[in-house]
Amino acid sequence: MAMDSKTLMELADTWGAHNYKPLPVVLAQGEGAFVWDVEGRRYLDFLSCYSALNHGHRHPRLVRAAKEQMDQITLTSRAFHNAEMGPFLQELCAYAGQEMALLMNSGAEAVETALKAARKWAYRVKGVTPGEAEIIACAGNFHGRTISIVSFSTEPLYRDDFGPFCPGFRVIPYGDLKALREAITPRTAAFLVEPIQGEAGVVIPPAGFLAEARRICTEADVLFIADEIQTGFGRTGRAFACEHEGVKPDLMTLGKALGGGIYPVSAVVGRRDVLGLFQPGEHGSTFGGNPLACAIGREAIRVIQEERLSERSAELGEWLLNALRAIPSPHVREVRGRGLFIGVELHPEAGGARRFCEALMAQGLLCKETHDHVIRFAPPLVIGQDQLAWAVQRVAEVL
Ligand code: IF1
Repeated sequence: MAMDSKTLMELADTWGAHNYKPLPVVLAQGEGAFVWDVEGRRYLDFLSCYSALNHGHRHPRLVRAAKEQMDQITLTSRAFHNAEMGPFLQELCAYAGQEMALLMNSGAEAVETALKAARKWAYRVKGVTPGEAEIIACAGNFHGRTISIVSFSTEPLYRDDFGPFCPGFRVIPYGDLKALREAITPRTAAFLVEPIQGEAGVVIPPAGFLAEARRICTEADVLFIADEIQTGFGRTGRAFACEHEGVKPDLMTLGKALGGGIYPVSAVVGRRDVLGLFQPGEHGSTFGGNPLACAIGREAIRVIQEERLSERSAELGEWLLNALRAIPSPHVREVRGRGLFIGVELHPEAGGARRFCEALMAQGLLCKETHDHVIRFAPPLVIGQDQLAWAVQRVAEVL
C-alpha cells in the first residue's frame, strides 16, 4: 500500500531537519507546467523551483539527453578529461557571449568560485595587497547559503547564529549609484549584483542602474559580477537579465535552469584574463563538469534557443503582468516583474502572503511567498497562454 501524503509528511518531519516549512502538499509527478500530488490532485506550478524549471517538468528532450548519457558514462572526476565537457564549455560561452567558463554544481558554489576569481585577479593583476581585497554587494541580496556568502547577507534569518563571518565585503543599498561610487576603494576587487533581486521580492533596480554601475566599475577597474542564477536562461524575457540594459558583465554566475530542471549544473562564465588565472589544483569540485551534467546542460541551452523560451517569457510575461495589474484587489500594493518573473506585493494589512499561497494551493496553483508580503509568480517558460489565463482567474478569485 503506497504511503499517503500525511504519512509522507510525517516521515519528512520526523527524520528531516526543519530548515524549510513547505506547504502541506506532497508532489509525486511532474510534466510541463503541471505537477500531481500523491493522491493524484493536479496543480499548476507557478514557482518553477525558483527558476530551475524554466523548461518545465521533465522536458522530453532533456530526459532523453540524461538517459542517453546515463547509458554511456556519468562521472569521471576532473583527474581525466571527459567527452562531454569541451563541447558544453564552448556552447555555454557562445550562448553567454563570454570567453571562458568554470563548471560547478550549485549556485552557491558558482558564487564562491566567482568571489575567489575576483580576489585572485585583485592580487595578481590589479595589485591589491594580498588579504585586503574588498567586494561590494547589495542590501537585500541573495547569493546562496554558505558562510562566506551569508557574511554579506542583510537578512538576519540567513545570518543569525552562523558567525563568525568572512571579512572583505561592503554592502550598499540596491540601486544606489552614489553609494557604489563611495564604496569603491583602491582595494575593491568586484561589485556583485543580481540584475533583479529575486528573493528580495522581484525587486527591479532603477532604470539605467545596471548600465551606469557597469560604467563606474569599468572606470574604477572593478570587476562587474552579475549573479544570473535565478534571472538567467530566459526567465526575464531575455537570455540574461543584464541584456535589458545592454550590460556585459566581467563574470556571470549561472545555475538553476542550466540543469534543465533535472540535475544540478552551475558555472562561472567570463573574461579569460580573470578565469584564466586559476592554476591546476587551485580550485575544484568532485562533480563539477561531470559528463552527465554537461550532456544535460548542452541540451538545456539548445532547448531554450530552439523553443524560443526567452521570447515566450517576454510575450507571456507582458500579458501576465497586465492581467495581474487589472485585478481590482484592496490587498495589492504593487505588481512588478520582467518576463515570467513577477512579484505581487501585498499591503501589510493583507496579513501576509503565505495565506494567499495556501488559498491558491486549494485552487490548484502552487506558488511561494517571499519576505512575508510578496507572492512570487514564476511559471515554467513552456506554460501555455490558456494555462496562464486559468491561473489569472484563480488569482483574481483569491485576491
Ligand atoms: C534556498 C530564491 C532563495 C539565487 C541567486 C545564488 C543562489 C540562489 C540569485 C544559490 C538560490 C534559491 C535557494 C533556495 C531558495 C531560492 C531562493 F532566491 F530563489 F528565492 F533562497 F532566496 N544566486 N536561490 O536565487 O543557488 O546554491 O541554491 O543552487 O536556499 O532556500 P543554490
